[in-house]
Amino acid sequence: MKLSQDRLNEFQENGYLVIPDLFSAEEIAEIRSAMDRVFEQDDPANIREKKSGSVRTAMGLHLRDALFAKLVRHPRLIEPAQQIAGDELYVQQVKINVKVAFEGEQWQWHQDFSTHHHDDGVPEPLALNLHIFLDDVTQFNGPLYFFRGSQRFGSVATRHDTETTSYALWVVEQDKVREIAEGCELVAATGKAGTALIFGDCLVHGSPPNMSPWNRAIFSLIVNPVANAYTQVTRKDHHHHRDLTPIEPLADDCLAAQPAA
Ligand SMILES: O=C(O)CCC(=O)C(=O)O
Repeated sequence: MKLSQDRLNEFQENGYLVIPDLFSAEEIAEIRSAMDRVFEQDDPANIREKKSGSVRTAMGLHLRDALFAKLVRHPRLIEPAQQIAGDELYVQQVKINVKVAFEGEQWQWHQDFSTHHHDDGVPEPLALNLHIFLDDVTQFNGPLYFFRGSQRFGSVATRHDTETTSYALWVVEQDKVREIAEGCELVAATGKAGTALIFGDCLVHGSPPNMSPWNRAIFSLIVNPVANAYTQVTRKDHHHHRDLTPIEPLADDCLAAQPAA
């Protein structure tokens, strides 16, 4: 699937794209079944909420289930990413972030690049974060908030927050967020299950706790140009995979259930 020039321009302007209905209800059902399988595993890559103990993020998914091994090569994700970031991309991180009804906690204001740069020595903010909504995401169940156009601030100063949630994050200080808010509209990234998001490494974003009675799960694939790979290894593999083999997209129907032999 290729993005039109208008959509590419929109990405450059806003720092993100929302693509409604990118995946069908049947495909989302397949992905959700795989999600249930990996959540049942007793695996250190299932990281739990500090307070409730429910899964907050499950990582390394393409190495844990065959469905995710296909999803990270899906042409509806990879071809648009190649248009933006170039042909030679590797799989940097593969996860599902869940915000369980009533309990899911916040993601503080951050730029993905801070973590990629500080923790993994990624030189430039060229990685892309590709999301698929596995639930309907509304204003109520903890959607991502984007400061539209905030990528224009480039890489900003951050602080390593190991306290607020169970997932350590390099966060943008409040004074900087105030400054960014003066020039950039705040938008909630909402849509039906099957909607996709693409956003860049310097977009300032976060998400509020989920106090609604509805779960919110989002699949996230981070891809990075091979030429911009990590230069240091300080974290476990599921935070930043080390295999730099360029991703080859599969056929468009790769998620369809295989007929029984
Ligand atoms: O899942 C969320 O609410 C936040 C995810 C996020 O910030 C990210 O993928 O970088």
